Amino acid sequence: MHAWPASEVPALPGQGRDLRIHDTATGGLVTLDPGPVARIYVCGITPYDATHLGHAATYNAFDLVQRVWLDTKRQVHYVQNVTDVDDPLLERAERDGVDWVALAEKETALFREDMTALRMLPPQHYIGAVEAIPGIVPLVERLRELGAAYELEGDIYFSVESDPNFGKVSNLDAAAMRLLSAERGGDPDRPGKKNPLDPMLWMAAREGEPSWDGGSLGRGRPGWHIECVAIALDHLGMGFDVQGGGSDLAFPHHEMGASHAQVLTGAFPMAKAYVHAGMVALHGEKMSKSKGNLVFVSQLRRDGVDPAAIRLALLSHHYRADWEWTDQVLQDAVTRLAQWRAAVSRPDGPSADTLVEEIRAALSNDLDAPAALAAVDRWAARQEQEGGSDTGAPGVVTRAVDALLGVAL
Ligand code: 5CA
Ligand code: ZN
Repeated sequence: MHAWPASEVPALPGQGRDLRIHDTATGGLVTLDPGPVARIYVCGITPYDATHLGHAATYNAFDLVQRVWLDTKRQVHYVQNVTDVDDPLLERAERDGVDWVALAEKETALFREDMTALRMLPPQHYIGAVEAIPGIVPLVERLRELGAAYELEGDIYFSVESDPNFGKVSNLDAAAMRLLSAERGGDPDRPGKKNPLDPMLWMAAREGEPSWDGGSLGRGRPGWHIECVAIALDHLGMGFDVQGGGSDLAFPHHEMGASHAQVLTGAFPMAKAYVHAGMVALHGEKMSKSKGNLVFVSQLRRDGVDPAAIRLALLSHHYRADWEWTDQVLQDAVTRLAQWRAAVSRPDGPSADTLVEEIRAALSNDLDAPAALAAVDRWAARQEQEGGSDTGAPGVVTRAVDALLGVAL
């Protein structure tokens, strides 16, 4: 699949800082030390509805990860998937009487436009589940050979007990795992499973549903977790730097994915840090396609909201916090954007040398975007109140805000 166009990332004076970030697996901050090429996998959308602000907030967090690394003069190898065949997509297509392929294509195209408008850097590899199937089948076959998978009425399940490290991503107790498994696509109550938590690797073809040739697995379609594992191992290999997504992916998705990969390769861990963004709510409840309490990025754009203001609204919350989208959040961002634009539009201003260092310090410290915004606010306020004689400063601020925060002033 093609991704979307990259906006330029201006180079900044001085030296970027290494990223310290919260890792769900260890429950604390880790300082990542990627080589010259940092490797990141971020779970992509299931394209049955338009990009909402919860999605945008999560992708914003991982865009910041890339920007911190790029500022240290590293290259970034970024991979993202599109879950372009799965139950929720097929159910929505059925409900609306549309072709599931056309629905997925339409929503993926809109997602690309939203990401471009928000200046999110694109992945180098943007891979759909359907196009990954030829790589998924041999992995499931291999898991069977290893005795880590079993068949139940034609479907193939992964045995969580085959991974001695199962549970080390989310660190939940059995009861919590069972509850979340039922809520998030699992089938803990299906009779005949070895362990209620075992996730499906390959679903045998169902009447009226799309299916693919699975070699020795028979016709069917892939499970959700093995999709991301196949794509990540193919393009990044084991031991990559960051596995990312919203906090609702920690269990079961990232836990199961890590187990699949660890059993397949015999290596541990799959990722050096499992990074999870908080959930954005609307009217007191998590924004979700299934509940329908959504604010779409594309709707705001249609309403004439500047994408830079949307991005500033996302940045005004720490990525790990759960927070609520309100009109006020957007209003505050619109006001801040206008203040910043006025401040950088003058021919000179107060020195920006410490500002660049403050933004770097904030972002490298677990992506503290609100602290970075506060630093820019202080510079803009000084500009407003006292001005300054540094003719380079407005340009440095513009470039720093663009390179590190993805906001075009
Ligand atoms: N296709 C799978 C991942 S392989 C999936 O979870 N798709 S999704 O469309 O449901 O979500 C895409 C990303 O947005 C995930 O990282 C998810 O955690 C995140 N996300 C979904 N809802 C919210 C929300 N309300 N707030 C923050 N992030 C969210
Ligand atoms: Zn995923």
